[in-house]
Formats: sequence, C-alpha cells, structure tokens
Amino acid sequence: MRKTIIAGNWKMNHTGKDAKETITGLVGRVVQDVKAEVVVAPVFPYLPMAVELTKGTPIHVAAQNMHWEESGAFTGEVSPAMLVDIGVTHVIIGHSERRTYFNETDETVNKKTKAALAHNLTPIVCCGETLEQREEGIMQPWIEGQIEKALEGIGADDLAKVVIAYEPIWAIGTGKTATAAQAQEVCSIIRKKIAALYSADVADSVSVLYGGSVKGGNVAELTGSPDIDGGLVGGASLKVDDFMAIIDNAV
Ligand code: G2H
Repeated sequence: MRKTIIAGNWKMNHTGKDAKETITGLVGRVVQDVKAEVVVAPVFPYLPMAVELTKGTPIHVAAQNMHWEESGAFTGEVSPAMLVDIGVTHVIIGHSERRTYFNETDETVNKKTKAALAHNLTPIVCCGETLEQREEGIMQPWIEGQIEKALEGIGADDLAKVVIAYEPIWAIGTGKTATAAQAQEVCSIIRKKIAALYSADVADSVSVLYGGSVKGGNVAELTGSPDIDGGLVGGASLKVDDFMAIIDNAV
C-alpha cells in the first residue's frame, strides 16, 4: 500500500521569523497519527531550524535542491552528506523552476537522484510538460523520456524509495490546476513507464505526486485518483491553515 505524501515546497519564500512561525504552527496541528506523510522544504539557511522544531513529530524536512558530489570546489553548492548531517530526510530534485532558471538537465537530475539514494535521502523527482508540448501532442513521450533519463542506472531495489512528482508547468503558481482526470492520466503514464522499465510490482511501490496549484479544495479529488499518491504544494504550503486544509483533506 503506497502512502499519501503531502510535501510543501516553500521555494524562495519565508525569512526566519515566518519560517519558524509556520513550522511551529504545523507542529501544533499535525497529529502523530496523521494519515499523510508530511514534508516541508524551506530554503537552505532554515533547514537546521526546521529539523530542530520538527524533532519527535511526524513532519519530515526536505531540501529544495543539492549537488551530487560529496565535497570539493563547487561554490554555492550543498552536498547530500551535508543534508544528512543536519537531519534532512528528503530532497526535491529537478523542479521545473530549476530546469528553467538554473540549467538543471535530465543528466543532472539523474546524478542527483542516484546521490540522494546513496545517502538514504528520499528523492522527490519532478517532471512535467509545458503548455506548448501538451498542445503539440508530445506530452506522453516527453514525460516518458524524463522518467527514463531520471531513473537511468537505478536498480529496482531502490525504486520504492523514489518519489515522483508530476507538475505540469502550465499549472505551477498560475492558479490553473490540471483536472483530476488530466493529472491521473499523466500519473498513470508515469507508472506504466516505470512498469515497462522495471516491473508492475516495482511501479506499484513508487509514490507519484501531483503538483501545480494544489489546494484544500482540490486535493481530495486529486489524491482520490488511483495513480496520484499525494501532492507537491507550493503557494498553499506557506500558510498553516492552507497547508493543514490540504493535509486534512488528502485521501
Ligand atoms: C508547483 C507547486 C509546488 P504551486 O511548483 O512545487 O507550486 O502549488 O504554487 O503551483
């Protein structure tokens, strides 16, 4: 049985005071027997604070990015070992904003995914198509290609630890949510691709999330779809009430 995962991607938002208030608010409300696995991804400077505040709670802390190398002359980068060292458990990899603005490629996504697994960090690997690609009718091969390249060289044993997030680029921060049917269609394409690359059993063990304007009002329909196991939430994860509505309504 795959677990429901609700992950909040704060992007480059919240300075220390707001980060502390938001996490403290969540800690007070996310109960031990919460149905979903709850993850928050603040910016790098506040990760240690997030880890400290969530100790002993069911809330996990993710980084929004990392480098794949262990250490060395990589100015501005953070290694997987450093994230593990401070108690981070998850890492978002290949978000479309990183692909668009910071030259993240399928190759770097693959290297980062392998490095995360090697360090026992849960990679949340993002994929998604642009509106143009959808309108040109190439969404399916594009998504399948992203999945194949992201997972290249990763063994079946590691797949259950991988989380995939489908985020149609046209639905990110735009207020336009993919319909549950559109999101389900692509999450099913992703699962079938994993089944073709590995096996049906392996595909069945991988959590596939939907991201793109997820809210308390649409999360139940989205996560009620057979191949959608949770949400990667941006804007609506910044306020405790909004994020709690998503956590509480996820199925
Ligand atoms: C998609 C999502 C979180 P938002 O990027 O990763 O953001 O919910 O603001 O569309």
